Amino acid sequence: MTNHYQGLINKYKEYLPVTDKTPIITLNEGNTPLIKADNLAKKIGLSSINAEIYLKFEGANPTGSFKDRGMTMAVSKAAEAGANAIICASTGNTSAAAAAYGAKAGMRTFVLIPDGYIALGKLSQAMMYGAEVIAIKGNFDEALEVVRSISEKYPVTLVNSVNPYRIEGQKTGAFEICDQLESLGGVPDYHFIPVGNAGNITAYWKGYKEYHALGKISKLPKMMGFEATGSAAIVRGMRILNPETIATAIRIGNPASWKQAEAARDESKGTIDCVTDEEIIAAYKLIAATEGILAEPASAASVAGLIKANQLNMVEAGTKIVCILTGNGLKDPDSAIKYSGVEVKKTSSDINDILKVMNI
Ligand code: AN7
Repeated sequence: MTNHYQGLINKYKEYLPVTDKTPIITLNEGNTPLIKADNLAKKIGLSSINAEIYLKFEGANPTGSFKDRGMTMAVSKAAEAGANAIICASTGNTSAAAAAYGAKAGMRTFVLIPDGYIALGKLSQAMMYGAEVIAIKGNFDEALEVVRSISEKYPVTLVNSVNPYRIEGQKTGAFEICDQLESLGGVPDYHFIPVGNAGNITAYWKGYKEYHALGKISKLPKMMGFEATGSAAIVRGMRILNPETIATAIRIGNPASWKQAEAARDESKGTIDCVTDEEIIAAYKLIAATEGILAEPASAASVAGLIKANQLNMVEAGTKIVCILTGNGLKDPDSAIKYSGVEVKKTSSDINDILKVMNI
């Protein structure tokens, strides 16, 4: 026996559709830090109403995003069913996760991406893990339609979040948050989360409801989902044919889990709203500068949403707030360099020159 953490299927198997016969394909994902963000709370005016912010840093997963939670389940179940190949459409993170778990399982992995619209770190991951990367002239929504029809006709398992095992794996994020907050009452009052394809908000809501039904938590959080304004299909109530946002991970105009996201909003008395690219960038920089956490731009939609909700007086005093930081900022160094506003100071190697630019 070992106490060493062995991934979320092992940790939460009693709540997951696995048996002793399921080959567990894991990279020891999950168990990500839930970080109290007092500097951020102070900066955005939440300390004054005694509200606490906790950041769930999903960028600490093995491939650097929350997608690992769903992918360990989807690929384990694909392996159990005897699959030799998996396929997904992706704005980047799903492709990185599929490629990594596909490599671990010894399967062929096909990933379809919108050409020119995925962060380079994600592309480099898929390439290194050995996926067959197909860049299409089209957006994510078009790529998803194609992979759905390919998986219906050919022996390749679809591992996008329309695969129900993805949702099962991702719901463990909610279990972890409740377990991590156990000594503080166990459940947040608000759950802020970026929304793209809407699988993650669907999964978290499922996880919270299951823990609630088991009596492990005494209440449920309000689910607060945020799309990017240029891709806000759910907010606008219509499919967006040409979704746009600098947060390429959520550049999605026809969310696959649209209805489930609306159900999460309505059942929890939460909201689905949107944030502009400017608000996303401001939050992206603020999280890094105040808390020392570099999340990718799409992830910052959760904190941008919190700032917006607070400005609209939607956040009650004395509450606990969790913001999901879905992906690691290192995946997108181009955005970090572009938006940091920082200038690298160049000098000779002479100490006097260096002291001069240090200006101390
Ligand atoms: C960092 O990788 O859709 O609402 O293909 O990468 O569950 O879609 C990524 C989505 C949020 C949105 N934050 O989650 C993909 C993909 C990050 C993301 C989302 C994504 P969903």
